Amino acid sequence: MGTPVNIIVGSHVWVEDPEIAWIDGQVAEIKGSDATIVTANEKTIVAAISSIYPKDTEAPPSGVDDMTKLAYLHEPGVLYNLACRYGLNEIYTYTGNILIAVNPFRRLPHLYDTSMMEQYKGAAFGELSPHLFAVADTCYRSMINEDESQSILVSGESGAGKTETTKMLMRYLAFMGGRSGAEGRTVEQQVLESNPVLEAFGNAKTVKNNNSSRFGKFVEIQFDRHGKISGAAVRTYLLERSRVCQVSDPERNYHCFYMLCAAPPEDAKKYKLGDPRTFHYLNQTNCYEVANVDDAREYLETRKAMDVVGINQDEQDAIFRVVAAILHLGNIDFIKGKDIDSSKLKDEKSAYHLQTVAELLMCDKKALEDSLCKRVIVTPDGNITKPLDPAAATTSRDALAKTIYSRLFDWIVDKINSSIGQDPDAKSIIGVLDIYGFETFKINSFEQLCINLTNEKLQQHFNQHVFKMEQEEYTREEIDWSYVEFVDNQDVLDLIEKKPGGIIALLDEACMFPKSTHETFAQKMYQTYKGHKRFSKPKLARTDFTINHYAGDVTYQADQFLDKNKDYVIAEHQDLLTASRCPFVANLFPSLPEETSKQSKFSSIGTRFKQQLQSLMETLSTTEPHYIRCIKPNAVLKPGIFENFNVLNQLRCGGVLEAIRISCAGYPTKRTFDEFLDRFGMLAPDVLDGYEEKSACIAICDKMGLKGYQIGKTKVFLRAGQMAELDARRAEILSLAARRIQRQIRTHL
Ligand code: AD9
Ligand code: MG
Repeated sequence: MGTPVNIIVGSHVWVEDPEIAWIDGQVAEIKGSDATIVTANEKTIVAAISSIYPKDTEAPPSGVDDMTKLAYLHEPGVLYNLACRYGLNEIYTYTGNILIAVNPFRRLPHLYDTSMMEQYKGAAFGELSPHLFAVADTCYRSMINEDESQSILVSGESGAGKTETTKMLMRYLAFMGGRSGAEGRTVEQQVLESNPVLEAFGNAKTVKNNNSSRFGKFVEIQFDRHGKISGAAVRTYLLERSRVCQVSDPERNYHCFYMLCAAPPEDAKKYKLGDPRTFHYLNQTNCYEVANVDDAREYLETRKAMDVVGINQDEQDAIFRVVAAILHLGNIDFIKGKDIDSSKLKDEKSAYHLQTVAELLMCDKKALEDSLCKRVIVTPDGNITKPLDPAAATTSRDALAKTIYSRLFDWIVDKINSSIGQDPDAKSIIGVLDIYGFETFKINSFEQLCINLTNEKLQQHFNQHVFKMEQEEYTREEIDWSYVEFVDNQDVLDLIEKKPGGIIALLDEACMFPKSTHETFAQKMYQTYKGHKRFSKPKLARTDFTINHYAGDVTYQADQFLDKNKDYVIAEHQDLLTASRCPFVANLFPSLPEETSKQSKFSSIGTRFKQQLQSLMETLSTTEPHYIRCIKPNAVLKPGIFENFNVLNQLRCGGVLEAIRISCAGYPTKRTFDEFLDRFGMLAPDVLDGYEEKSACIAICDKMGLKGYQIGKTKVFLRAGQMAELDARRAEILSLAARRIQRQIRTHL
């Protein structure tokens, strides 16, 4: 970021503070390379001049609506501006054409109503207060006028507001591209109603968000020649499967399970459901309710939304039957059987649930029990049946639950797509991406690696775009420029996804080689990436490894990587469900070609995800991107609290600070000739008369001895720190003048 220069005694500055990240103060003394600062809370701090930043004393107290309007573009300035605005309920701020959205954690209905949409319709970007409608409107307009597809990339950490933002964007696009007066189920209604359906099955309450999306999604809205919505496609990424059978306090399982338990009595009875506390998959946690959510109402709403998106009554019945079957499946317990290492149903209760699962899935009860407790091993001399011990049978049960659930989710997504319909003749598309932000936890596993790979990819896309935008402005203003530095993260991407040799490739090899363990996999990585700039092995680690991501270091635990990368359906489960008498269930498990059916063939989740990402990036590359960075102002999910360190970290992970850094590497401060003269004309009053604007600006810069600045067609381009230099001179002159006036007053007295 900008190099601080021209700090003098009396300068207003920002200095680092262990409690609130940055605090403002005034320089009292300078000794060598250190400055003594008296802070706003009257503490005295000595800090290196190189670590303090100038504060713009002329910035309006309500902040500026675009960070690029800040006199000094640096971390404390950006943070303070966001905080000021948040305090005034101004949750949106631009950084150039990136929109930063700080989650208000309170409903602001007027902000999103129809009259607001009307206002933004057709307004020039930047004319009205920053808003997501302005981004959506620009998108829509560029699509129409420039005939180019657009995308809006929404990112941020869990609970930051991505999904809410995405829904509002979709509402605006439906408002613009809808057919007024259209009857019945219109395409745009279907697009909007796909949200509650996907949320019922793909969202859950987590520590970080009461309505956390446990999958990523890209919604592609297709438009015809007249700018009307003509189709849409939803692509989803990596649904979290483990949640189906493993939940811990204070989280919940997927919403649909609780909705169904709270369904009207005739439905609950049909599916043999009742109190969620009686189901193992729900009672591992003590959390059954979500504040302000009525599961019974949500059930009816979800059913209505399913009607709109075109899931018919029979299909809805089958979907909920499968959901209920999963809950009953979780209540089947095993104990040791007669034979060594064998298992059998624990008790009458387990037998009842087994019976219920078989009824709901319409499959054979005995075959169901066998598929849970036994494995068939294929040998050259024929098939051998091997029993599973109770622990293995339980794992088998959970694997079945997870497989059924993820197939059900995929079915719903496919159904939504086929029912909304794709327009093969679409003229252009607007894509909206709502995908998990960068993650780093105490324990980071395979999922975090996939998520962080996504973010590395998007970060690269983002950097390239910001870089390009800057370049375009320079070209437009016809100034010479050459970039100082531009850190690319291609090396991290190669480390993870290069084929051959990347981490995912090594993992796939390990998964295919029967003798591999997570230890051999880790050893292989340690050898292969020895000395790699972005890879390290933590001291004493046996299977941990650290990747230096653009957003910081993350240490991953490799122990479950092999298992988590393997995607297969246990052959016995496959056979059981293919044979279901319910066409819906059978259809979720289409039969496989003969040679693959008896062995569990390995297919790599990592590689498939990598391909999905690749295809997403290809789609994005055909569009003009727009970025929205969602920020979660506090970890307690409450309105009015702005945690500085927390926000700074998100600005870093979301690439906002990097975008600013890229811009600082060029000419971070741009001022129109007019603005420049207003502020600095006093530095050379003589040049104001007679000179035309542009020459006056040049004269001032030269007189002040600035080097390396540029004059464009309409603007002055200053290098990092030069604005501060000019301001310091201005402050000097002002204080001299003040002293002179005081002297005059005194002599007159
Ligand atoms: V996650 O990665 O899916 O866990 P998101 O999607 O980033 O996360 P979400 O949009 O679900 O977060 O927002 C979390 C909560 O913040 C919402 O349930 C709302 O209660 C709240 N929120 C977010 N944005 C707004 C807003 N613009 N106005 C009011 C909001 N409330
Ligand atoms: Mg979400």
